[in-house]
Amino acid sequence: MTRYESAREKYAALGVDTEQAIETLAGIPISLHCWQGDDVLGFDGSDALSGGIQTTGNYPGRARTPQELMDDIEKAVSLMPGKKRLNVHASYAFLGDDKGKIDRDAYEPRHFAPWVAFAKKLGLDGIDFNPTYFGHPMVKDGLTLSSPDEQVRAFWVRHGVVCRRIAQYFADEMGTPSLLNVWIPDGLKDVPADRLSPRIRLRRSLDEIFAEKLPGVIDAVESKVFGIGLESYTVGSNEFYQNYAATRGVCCLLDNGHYHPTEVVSDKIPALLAFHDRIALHVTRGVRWDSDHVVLFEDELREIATEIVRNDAVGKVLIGLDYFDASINRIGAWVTGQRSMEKALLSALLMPHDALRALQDTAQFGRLMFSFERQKMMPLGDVWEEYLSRQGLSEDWYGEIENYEKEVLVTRK
Ligand code: RNT
Ligand code: ZN
Repeated sequence: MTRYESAREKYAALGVDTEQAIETLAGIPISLHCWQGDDVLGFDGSDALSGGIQTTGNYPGRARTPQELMDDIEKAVSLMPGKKRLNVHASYAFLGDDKGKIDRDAYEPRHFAPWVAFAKKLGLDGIDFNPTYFGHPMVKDGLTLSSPDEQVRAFWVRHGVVCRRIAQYFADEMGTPSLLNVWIPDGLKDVPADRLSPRIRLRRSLDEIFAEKLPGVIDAVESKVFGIGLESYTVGSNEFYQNYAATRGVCCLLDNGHYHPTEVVSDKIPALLAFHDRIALHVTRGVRWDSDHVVLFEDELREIATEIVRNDAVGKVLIGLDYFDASINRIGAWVTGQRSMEKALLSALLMPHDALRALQDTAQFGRLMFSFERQKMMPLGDVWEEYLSRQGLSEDWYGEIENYEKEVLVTRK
């Protein structure tokens, strides 16, 4: 008997079908953030990250050109199991001769055509999109869509409008809807004199951006608790966006680095599922703050995956990755994070959820605790290796990263 066969029997004894789990896992799309490869700089002129977010580290081999970034994504994707989407930021426009002539408020689908060709070449499931409200001179006094300066506010509204059309283009080209996520950095370093007016302006800006009906676009808004240098006030707070989303019929995007440290996104998912058909996630790992460390196979990630699976919300919860680590090989970071998400989903798919729920409903809490603890010692790794091998992959992948580093990355001086 192989290790997998033995694992299959052990799970079957708990009422879990490993074959079904493997099949389901292979069909769950994970959206890969293009910005891990170049420290979130983009192609349209920014040379430093701003907006209260930060990459730390100076590991050699950062992708400096669109081609390098695509090469790196291709390498990363070749080591990732499962179904993948690409998540692009507007700052990753291919401007060509339009550089310096066309600004972010006038980007067009054609500036993103190479991403479509690339995603098709890699056989990706679709492309998600994000307007880029940072790393640009029109961010005035740290503000964009909530700015009291009407020229600034209108510029960023136009940016949102053109970005949604680009997302519709991605949807048309790829044949799957495109998630369009709005995150803005707007906030204040110190005590505000007016907390309401910026939010009223943001509400208006969002209404203007989302006015056009675009059937292929899933609109989302991403809240945050604070940013670096913006510690005292965040315009787009959790309460603001949850109410915005609920009243406008758009989707909440939960970034698990964007809450107070003892709040957990795993509990927010079922709270929102009581009201929303769709939720989006930015999966990240905050260490002491929203540090965007590489995602690891940890307890809260498992709990997030468990809430998706046990509530039959695969397909309702759109999973995207959002971290940026410049202190280690960036391609290895991509793969580690994506595989961690996959492992968490597999672990969730291998739990006997109906039986566990029945224990809760009949108040058998001692047995429920016992069952959770027993679950932790089940041979998850054997099923994981089987899943990988069916996709032509293995657990021993880091050598590929080291070779690529030797052959490609070190030449980027
Ligand atoms: C910032 C948000 C946002 C960004 C990306 C680059 O705190 O998490 O999602 O990380 O858009
Ligand atoms: Zn995010």
